[in-house]
Parts: sequence; structure tokens; C-alpha cells
Amino acid sequence: MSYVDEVIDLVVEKNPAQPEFHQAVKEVLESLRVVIEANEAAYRKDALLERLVTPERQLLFRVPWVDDKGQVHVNNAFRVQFNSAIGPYKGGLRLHPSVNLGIIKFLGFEQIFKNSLTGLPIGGGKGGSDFDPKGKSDREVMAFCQSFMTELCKYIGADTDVPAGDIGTGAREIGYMFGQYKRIRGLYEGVLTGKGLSYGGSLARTEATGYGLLYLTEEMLKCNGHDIKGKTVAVSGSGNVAIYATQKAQQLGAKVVTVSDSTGWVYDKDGIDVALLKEVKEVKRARLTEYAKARPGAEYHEGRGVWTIKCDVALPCATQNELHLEDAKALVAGGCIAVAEGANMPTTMEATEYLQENGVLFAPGKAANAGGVATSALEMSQNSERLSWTFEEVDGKLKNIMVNIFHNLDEAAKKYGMEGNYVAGANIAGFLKVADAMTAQGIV
Ligand code: NDP
Ligand code: 2IT
Repeated sequence: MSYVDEVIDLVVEKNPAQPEFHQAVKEVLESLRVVIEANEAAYRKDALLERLVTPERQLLFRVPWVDDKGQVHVNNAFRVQFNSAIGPYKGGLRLHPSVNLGIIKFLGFEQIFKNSLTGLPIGGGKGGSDFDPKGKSDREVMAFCQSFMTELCKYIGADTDVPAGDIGTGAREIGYMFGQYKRIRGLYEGVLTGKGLSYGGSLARTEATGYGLLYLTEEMLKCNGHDIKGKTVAVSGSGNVAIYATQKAQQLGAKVVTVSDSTGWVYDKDGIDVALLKEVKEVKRARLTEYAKARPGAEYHEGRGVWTIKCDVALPCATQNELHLEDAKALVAGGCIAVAEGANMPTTMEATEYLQENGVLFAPGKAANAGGVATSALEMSQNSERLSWTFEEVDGKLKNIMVNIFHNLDEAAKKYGMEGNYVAGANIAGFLKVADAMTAQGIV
């Protein structure tokens, strides 16, 4: 049996009931096959793949907190410190009722390669909890965040592990967590990114993932003879990534006609009104029904359905496994030319294969959404030098990083005989740097 197949089997056997983690490992290792086979004896002797798929450290802890009525609740929390070969662990914290260890491991594993692709010195990690911030008062969210950080603060630091936002963790949650870290550890340091601008946050971090997604998509289209200008775009999600992806797409002259949330979706043929979307989602924290009510031309539909809308470019920006095979078929039938993942692993493996087989340009999340973590690394740099850069400076660096990422994965795919396969290109380019650093650092 080949080394790649052996390690895939091992992951499935040793990590039962973690389907998302299995999926992420399979997707990466399958596309690394040619690279691994070229150096199989050495990698096998060093157990390089076994080390790559096994987190360096996994923290599991309980988070007790008190609600506004005096009732105590207990949530499960996680921080997976996956790989520190090229830098301190770096990755977000997800707060959502669906969170479990397998989901955090899939996200942490993806983060290793994504962070490597940014070209910046950051290792891979991820964390979170099954706490649901929806419907909680600010005081309840603060109580959770303080209790969560009371435990987590023992294991993180500006030079060891630097968490950030993800689903359910935005500026409010990061603020409460930073305050508690500082209080307990007595350190004013860049231990979290995505901080507010008044206490060490970077300009353009809020926008970075969505903007970065569009910078990479624009470059991918350009290099394949298309222009983003004038394109019709379908976006899913209506959170941080979706909002700023929509904004940048419109700035670049495209028309975004859909957004969604966990209960339904909106089709707005005139183009999404970003100011209204921000008001509904960032200020009121309300459902998309509120958007549709305030916008007479927009249709609201319950359930799933964004990918039934005819578009040139599809940008899944909500969550994992939200774009299925039948959605891929509908997109191809509707003439879609490009899919770029704003979310982490939003496209199932069957859907990805179908899109690629049908000539759709496909940019995987670990490349396309790397602008968020890249800008987090720029926030770390600013914190270290105790300076703040201008919006234009950060945004300019972000754009360079995204354009470079696209060319790196394009070249890696070509070099290994898989021209146009950006999934393989991203995995190969991300892997080679980490594997080289792991090899150089010996058996650790
Ligand atoms: P937010 O919490 O800001 O928004 C998430 C959006 O996705 C919301 O619209 C939410 O709906 C929807 N959503 C979440 N879970 C589900 C679900 N199970 N089914 C359907 N819809 C769902 O998160 P972000 O925008 O930050 O994150 C979106 C994706 O992007 C995630 O995959 C995340 O890992 C990834 N990502 C985020 C980065 C960042 O910098 N924030 C960086 C790179 C990747 P509702 O409003 O109803 O909750
Ligand atoms: O998935 C991701 O890359 C993020 N949620 C952002 C991580 C970060 O450290 O900014």
C-alpha cells in the first residue's frame, strides 16, 4: 500500500467519528501523492505524514458561566495546537453549537497549509466552543468569554499561540477575551488578532478575508482571460467574510445578487445593498428577513438555495460542506466560470471534482480565504513593533500577498503536471515549506 493510503487509513482508524477531519486530510494527502511518492522513503522513515496529521497538542476544557437569571451553564471548549514548524500557532476561535473536536481538528489542519501559503511565519492552530452567542445578552457573552479565557490564557501568548475570530467570534468577543487575558497574565501583548483599533487592532483586518478573497479571484480570472468587472456573483453567508467579499466585489464592478444565513437566503436582482446588510447583521444581529423587509425588490427564501441562482462567479462564505454535488451541477448548468471559497471547506469533495471536471476555475479556501490570517500576521508585526500602519499600507500588502498566493499555487500545479488544478497547487505549495521546516528541525 502506498504511504499516502496508509496514513489516510490510519487517520480514519485513530480518529473515529471525526468525518470533517477525515475529509480535510484526504483532500490534502490525495493531492500530495505525486510529491510524496517522489520522496517516499525519506518521508516514511521520518514518519513525516504521521506527524503532520497528529496535532502537537490538544487542549480540551470545560467553560462554566452564569446566565442573566443566575443559571449555570457548562460548555465544551478546545484549542488544537496543530503544527508550529514555521511559526507560533495561529488560527481562529469558532463559537457555534456544532463545534466538536473533529471540526476544530479539520480547521486546524487546513490552517497549517493556509498559513504556509501566506509566506508569513505562522504555524497552524484552531479552537472554539459549542457555546452559541446567538440570543445571548452582552453580559452573558462576556461571562462566557471571561471563563473561556481564564483557562485558555495558560496556553497562549504573543510568541506561542495567537487566536483570532471565526464563526461566532467577532470584535465583541475578541475584546472581552483580550481584557481577561491582560487581567490574568498582566501582559499587554498581541495575544489575539482582530482586536479593536483602540487597543492594538490592525486597520483592514475586519475587511481582510472578504477583500483578500476578491483579490485572489480577480487575479485567477485575469490569468484565465476573464474580467471580474461586470460579472454576476452569488455569495453565501452574511457574516464577516460574506459582507466584505460583497463590498469588494461591488467595488471591482461585479454585481452580487445573493447572501444567506443559517435559516434562509436573499435574492436581490439589483445587487446587494451592503450598508443595509451591515445594519441588519453587524448592528442589529438580526435575520435576513429584516433585509428583505427593508428592500422591496429583494426576495427572501427559507432554507438552502443560493446556488440555484444563475451566476458567473460563486463565492461560498458561510460554513463547511454547504455546496453539494447537486449545487455544483446547477452552477455548471447556469454557466458559472469560477468558484472561490471564502469559507473553510465549503465545497464537498464530489462537488469540487465535478466543478474541476467541467472546467470551472476553482480556488480552495486555504488559498482564497488566507487574507484574513495573513492580515492577522500583519497585526502581530505591528503589535511587536508597537506601531500602526495605515489602511492603504495594510490593504496594499494584503493584495500583494493574495496575488502571490495565486501565482504560487498556479506554478506548483504546473510544476507537478496538474496545470489549472489549484487545489493540488495550494496543497503542494503549502506542504513543501512545512515539510522542509519539519525535516530541518529533526524529530520533534
Ligand atoms: P460569521 O459568524 O461572521 O458568519 C457566518 C455566516 O455563515 C453567517 O451568515 C451564518 O448564519 C452562516 N452560517 C454559519 N454556520 C452555518 C450553518 N451551519 N449553516 C448555514 N449557515 C451558517 O463567520 P465568518 O464570516 O467569520 O466565517 C465564515 C466562514 O469563513 C467560516 O467557514 C470561517 O471558518 C471562514 N473564515 C473566516 C475568516 C475570518 O477572518 N473571519 C478567515 C478565513 C476563513 P447566521 O447569521 O444565521 O449565524
Ligand atoms: O480560518 C481562518 O483563517 C480564520 N478564521 C482567521 C484566523 C486568524 O488567525 O486570523
